Amino acid sequence: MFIRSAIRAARPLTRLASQKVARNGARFALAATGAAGLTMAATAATGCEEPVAYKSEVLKKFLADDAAEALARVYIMKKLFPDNLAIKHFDFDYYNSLDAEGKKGLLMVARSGIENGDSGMGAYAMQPSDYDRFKTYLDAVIRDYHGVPAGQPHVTDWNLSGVAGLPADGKLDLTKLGLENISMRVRVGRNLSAFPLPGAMDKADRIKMENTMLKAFNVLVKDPKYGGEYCSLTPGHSNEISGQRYNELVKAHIMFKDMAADKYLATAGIASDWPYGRGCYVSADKGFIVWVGEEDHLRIMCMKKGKYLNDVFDRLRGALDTMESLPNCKFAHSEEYGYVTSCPTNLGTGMRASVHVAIPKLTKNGADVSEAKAVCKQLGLSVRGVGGEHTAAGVGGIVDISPSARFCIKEAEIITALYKGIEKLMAKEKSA
Ligand code: ADP
Ligand code: CIR
Repeated sequence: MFIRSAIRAARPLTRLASQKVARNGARFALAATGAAGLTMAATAATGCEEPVAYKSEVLKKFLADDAAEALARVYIMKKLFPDNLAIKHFDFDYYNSLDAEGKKGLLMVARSGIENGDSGMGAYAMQPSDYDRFKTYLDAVIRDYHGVPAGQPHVTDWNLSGVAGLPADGKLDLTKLGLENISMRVRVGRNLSAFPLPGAMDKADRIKMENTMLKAFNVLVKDPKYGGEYCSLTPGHSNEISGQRYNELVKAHIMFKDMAADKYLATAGIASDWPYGRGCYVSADKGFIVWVGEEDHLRIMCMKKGKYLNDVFDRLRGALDTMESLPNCKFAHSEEYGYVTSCPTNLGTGMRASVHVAIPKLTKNGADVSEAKAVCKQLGLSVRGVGGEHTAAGVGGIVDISPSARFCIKEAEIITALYKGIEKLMAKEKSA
């Protein structure tokens, strides 16, 4: 898909690009000079040995082709899509400094952004090691997105004591903000260091990863503190569930949606091979959930309707300690960046702490969330729909509110920021 559309889109662009590049004297001027250039480049590419890590069918197609069109697209896109960070920070001199494998790897990381001009981030790591391997590129992307100066390392810290804004009794009590029986959720993204990240996995990798995790889930199922079951979407899996059960789980916010509908994930290779290697563990009380095979290998979360944000936060902290002690649960982690995630937006804590709250005035009863988004942005909060990212607000203006920060912030600061953010947001709603 990428190459065909790229060729179609880039032919006129490449001519323009090669003219401009020639004028600018950049070294990739050989890039796109019509059919003859393409044939030559394709022959050269065929001679390249395919690295084991990048072996899905989608990626093979991409890698078997010529990078020139992609480069020409990047060149043109820099002007057209200045907010696309994968494009903005793509440096042709850096690209040219890499060996053949490095060049392919870098284009794979930037691929979603190259295919989707409207990306805000556009980059996805394909291997945990990509954050080191392509540090020159990704560090610029990461620091720009998160607004964190170069060199500042991420520190993991779940300890609430001493966090600014924490009420004196340490309780993040939503009833004190006038909210009753609120749906609360805290999730973290985690990846197993033994596997490629989801964008570079093939079907066999996905199935193997799910079965590796099944061993860990079987330990949880036997533990009275957790119990529950593992539900698999993989055809023929011993724990396979029906399509109807899957839909019920999605409706109950327990299971994730079909990722193929997300063009960013699809073009990054992350949604490939659906529904193989996908599933979720659900505890007996349905309050502790682990997604398998979504944007990250694992999305680990606690969810509950109640009044203390501490309940979901503390439970998740304990459950993560348990999980890290289970067989094969070695999570990819970086000294500098914290927990490694596919998308650089989630790097560090990998944490999103959210509540479902009604803000009818700021959302025109759910019909228009633009004012809510503008207000929340000032408060460091993100607004999503009740079905998650890219969904609409619910009846009566119910939306999903979460702090936007993930990197170079402590876990304890995120949950406190959610509490303080809701307090300010409710005040804005009142006076709207
Ligand atoms: P993620 O939070 O993992 O980035 P989404 O925004 O797509 O992904 O949300 C995933 C699911 O979690 C969706 O079904 C969404 O409705 C649900 N969800 C998120 N926050 C809450 C909450 N506070 N209460 C109930 N469900 C929630
Ligand atoms: C973009 O670049 O806009 C998309 N790839 C999404 C970025 C946000 N990250 C995410 O949802 N994990």
